[in-house]
Amino acid sequence: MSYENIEVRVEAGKVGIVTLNRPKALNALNDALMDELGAALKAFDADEAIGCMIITGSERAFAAGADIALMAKYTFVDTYKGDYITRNWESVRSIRKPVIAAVSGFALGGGCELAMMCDFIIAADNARFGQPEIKLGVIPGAGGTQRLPRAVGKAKAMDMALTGRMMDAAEAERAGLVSRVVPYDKLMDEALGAALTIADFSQIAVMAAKESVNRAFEGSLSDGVMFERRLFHALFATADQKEGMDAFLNKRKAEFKNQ
Ligand code: CO8
Repeated sequence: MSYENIEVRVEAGKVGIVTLNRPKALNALNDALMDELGAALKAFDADEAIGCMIITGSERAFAAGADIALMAKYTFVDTYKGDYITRNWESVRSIRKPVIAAVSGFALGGGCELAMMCDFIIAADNARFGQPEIKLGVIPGAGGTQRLPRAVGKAKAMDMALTGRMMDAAEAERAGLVSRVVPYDKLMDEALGAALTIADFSQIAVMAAKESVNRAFEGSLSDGVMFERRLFHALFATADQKEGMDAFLNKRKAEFKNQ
C-alpha cells in the first residue's frame, strides 16, 4: 500500500517503523494522516513476523498537533457529526503489539497525545512536549487531559494544560513522561534497540504484558492485580513459557515460537 502522509519500512524483518511525513506543517495531524497511520499499524499488527513498532517524525517535529489550518473553520456540528479526527485514534489504541514513540523536536497538542498513546516514549534531547490547546481557545481532545496526569501527576499536567508551556526532554524524563532521553543522532538506534529486544521475546507474553500494564490505568488496583494474575497463569499454557524457562536453566538463548 502506498501512503502520502507517512513513510513505512521494516527493519531486520521484525520491527515496523512509521515515519510521520508532512514536513511543511511540522507533521500536523489530519484525518488522512491518522487514517494512514492506523492502516499501517494494523497491517504490522497482523503480520506474524513483526514483533514491535516505532512511530517517529522528523528531527524538527514528531508532530506539532492537529492541523490548525483545517480545524480553524470547523463548527461544533462539523466536529461532532464527523467525530473529527479523534475517531481515527481508536486504531492506534487497538494495536496489540508494542508501539514505541521515538520523539524528536515538537510533540505538541495531538502530537503529544499521539506519543502518550504509544506504549512508551524515547526522546531525543531536543524533544519538547506540550498541550498548548488553551492558547487556541480549546482543550486537548485526544486524551491529553487524562493521559498526561497519569504520566506526570496533577501538578505538572495542570501547569501544562492551563499555561500551554512546553516541557523539554530533561523535564519530561524527570516527570516520567518519557522512559529514556538520548542525543538526537542516537534516537533511532536506541528505539530500534529496544524494539529488537522486544521483538525477540514471545509475542504472546509481550502482548500480555502490554495488556496488563494498560489495565493499571483503567480500573481499581485489586481488579488490575487480578487481571494480571489471570494472564500470568494463562502464560503457563504456552510453549514459549516452557522454552524460556528451559533456556534459562540450561544457560542458552531462548528461541521463542510465539506459541
Ligand atoms: N497545524 C497546522 N500547521 C502547523 C501547525 C499545526 N498544528 N504547527 C505548525 N504548523 C505550520 C506553520 O503554520 C508553518 O507553516 P508556514 O510555513 O506555511 O507558515 C510551519 O508549520 C512551520 O511552523 P512555524 O513557522 O510556526 O515554526 P516555528 O519554529 O516558529 O514554531 C511551533 C514551531 C512552536 C511548533 C509553532 O508552529 C506552533 O506553535 N504550532 C502550533 C502548535 C499547537 O498549537 N498545537 C496544538 C494544535 S491543537 C491540537 O492538537 C488539538 C488536538 C485535539 C485532538 C485531535 C487530535 C489531533
